[in-house]
Amino acid sequence: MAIKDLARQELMHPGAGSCPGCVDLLSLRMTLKALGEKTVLVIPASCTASIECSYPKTPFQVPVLTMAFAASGAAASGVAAALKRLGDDDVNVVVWAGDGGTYDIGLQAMSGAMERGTNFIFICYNNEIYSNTGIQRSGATPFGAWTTTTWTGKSEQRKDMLGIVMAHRLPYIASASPSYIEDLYRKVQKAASIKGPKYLEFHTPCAPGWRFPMEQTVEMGRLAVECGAWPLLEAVNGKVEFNLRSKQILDGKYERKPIEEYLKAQGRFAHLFRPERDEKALAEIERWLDAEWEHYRQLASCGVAAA
Ligand SMILES: Cc1ncc(C[n+]2csc(CCOP(=O)(O)OP(=O)(O)O)c2C)c(N)n1
Ligand code: SF4
Repeated sequence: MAIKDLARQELMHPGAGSCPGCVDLLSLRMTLKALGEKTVLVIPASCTASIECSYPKTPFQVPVLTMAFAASGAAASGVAAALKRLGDDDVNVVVWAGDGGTYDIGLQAMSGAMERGTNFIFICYNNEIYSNTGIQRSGATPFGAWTTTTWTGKSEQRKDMLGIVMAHRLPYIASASPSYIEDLYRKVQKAASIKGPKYLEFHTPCAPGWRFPMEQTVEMGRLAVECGAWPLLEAVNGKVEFNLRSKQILDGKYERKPIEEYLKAQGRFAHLFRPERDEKALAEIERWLDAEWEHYRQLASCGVAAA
């Protein structure tokens, strides 16, 4: 698939009130292209919710249910049940939540909806912070990153959300990046073609939150994949496959770029490179990354149990 093959129909108007160059909205625009107009969005409190409901205007051309921060999974179950009752089985019910609304406060409602077998797609756009409320840490924030609640760098590693979701034995799970937009688009379409609960996670660099020039956003997402900080994978009925650069890394056909290249490009990691830095922090990032790739290698060879 090439860019020219993506749907022409726009279901998100220009002029949305996001920061310029925000790839949260780019990813959502592409998701709506992939899904088409028979789609209902459930959006919990987040940057997207602020953008979506700037009354009396909205950029969206599909119905949107704005939801309390913790409740999007439960709301999606309700919407899916109502559509089923109406006989509208061909409507895509999609949760569009930030990492705060997924990894943290939205986790129990999402898990419940997955356990109930709700026919929906839960999409987490992961900008690794609570960006809407001023760059606080989340369970997705990487070790060492500055946020307004981790002034000297976060002292915990990020949560293994893909692992948590895999434990729900879903028919389809994928991670993607808007820097590889055709891959993201394909994964959205694939999720829509499968019945039951599906989970997608998009890695969406946030220029103001990560402290880098906004015109570098797409490049930053690509660097995350090339340095191994973000894997591209999909799991169909528990069988895990890595995609594009991530597959090449596992196959030994592409050498991971040094992680320093990615970290140095972002102001949130600047303290790791100052003369008075804590040498152990950088070593911990490298140790963790190596362990992650060892884990990915095992996942690729044996996968997880199917539903
Ligand atoms: C129960 C509750 N606690 C706190 C808030 C305030 N709040 C609104 S959006 C938000 C952060 C959302 O973070 P995330 O889900 O990562 O989305 P992003 O802002 O990054 O788009 C918070 C803390 C809220 N709306 N409801
Ligand atoms: S703060 Fe980040 S996620 Fe929120 S609108 Fe701006 S670029 Fe997008």
